[in-house]
Amino acid sequence: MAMKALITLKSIATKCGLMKPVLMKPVLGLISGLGIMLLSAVSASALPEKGGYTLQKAGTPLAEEIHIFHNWLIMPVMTGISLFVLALLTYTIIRYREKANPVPATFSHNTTIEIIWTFVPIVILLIIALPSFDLLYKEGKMPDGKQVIAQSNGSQTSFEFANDFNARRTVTKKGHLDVFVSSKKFENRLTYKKDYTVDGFGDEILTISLNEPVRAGEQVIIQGGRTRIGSGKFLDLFGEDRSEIALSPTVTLKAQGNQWNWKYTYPEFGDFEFTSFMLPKEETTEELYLYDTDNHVVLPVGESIRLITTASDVIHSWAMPAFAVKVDAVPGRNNETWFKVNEPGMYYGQCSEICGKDHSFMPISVKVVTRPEFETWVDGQRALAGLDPMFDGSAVRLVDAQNGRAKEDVLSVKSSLNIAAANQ
Ligand SMILES: [Cu+2]
Repeated sequence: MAMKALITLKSIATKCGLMKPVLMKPVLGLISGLGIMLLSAVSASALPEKGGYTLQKAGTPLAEEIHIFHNWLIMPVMTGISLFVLALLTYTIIRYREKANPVPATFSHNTTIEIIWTFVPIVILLIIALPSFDLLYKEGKMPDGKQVIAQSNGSQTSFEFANDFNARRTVTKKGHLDVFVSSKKFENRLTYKKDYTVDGFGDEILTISLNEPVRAGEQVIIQGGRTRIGSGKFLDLFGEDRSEIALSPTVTLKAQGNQWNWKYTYPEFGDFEFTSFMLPKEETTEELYLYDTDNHVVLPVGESIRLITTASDVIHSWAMPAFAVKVDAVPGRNNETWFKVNEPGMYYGQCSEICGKDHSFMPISVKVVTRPEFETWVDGQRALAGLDPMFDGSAVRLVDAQNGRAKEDVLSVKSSLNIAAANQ
């Protein structure tokens, strides 16, 4: 509940103009000269700003939540405590200086004040801890949400959703389900009760009944899952609900730290790998020097990405501030996290574990693109490795290693293709 309160403070703040919206400009269809101009315009928003003193703009829903947590809870608490202590010290220094208070008191205990200064910090820590545990859990727990996409024939109003999650993760209430028409965007979200009803919460099959059929050719997108990410409504009453169900990953990215570069593999997309080295000063711009690499990580926008890190020699750390991701890469171990990027663009990060003399020269650059562009890139990488193309535009062979939900994912990916095409 505390988290919810926080989350929506931000929507209020956005309305009052206290916070800038945290989206990056899309960087699509880059072509030569114009492309480079666009690219540098976009890259600025995923890089540290000169003279900047706040967090880098959030690029993922979880990063947005973390920023709200930081800006609306941690910072006010820190500032409040600092000012309070400063005021107390100032008062004490003035009031009890030798001149004003020549004969000091000799008592050394005060039970009331000792109880207060024990319990107030406990309460403050609890207020901070609860939402932070929530965020830590969401970052560490691989999302298991899934979606089903149905093509409307213009008259169908009833749709089924298999509630085949692990026993503790089944869909049991309206907050575990989202229904959209033709787009996963918030503005196309249907409202429970007003637009649709659900039978069988907690059962093996959920039946979603629309109050009115959607037009023929439009899609009904049903998402279900327990983990919601992104900012929601304040006390379920005020502000915009930008929260969404975290869907299970469709891409696994494996990052291996080496002294001093990153090696990347995409286990679900074939036996290819590439190494990412920092570009020397003369091969990049002044702004991108120390961030730009020869080979970018390429990932699709709007999909959950599972990140696995490891290392070959010493401990490195894969850190991407815009995604609120910082995961150690440890030799002989796999660490795991996930993220979902909201907008296409270039994102830059750096190794964040002191790993030797060139620690500061092994940056991370991620290019987030649309699904079709990602597939073209994958096939390009496969061709370089002597592999047949994986995507032919009609069938998408995706395997969700964790949940074995290949079928739904194929559906969802196809539909995102359709939606992307329809939006162009
Ligand atoms: Cu390193």
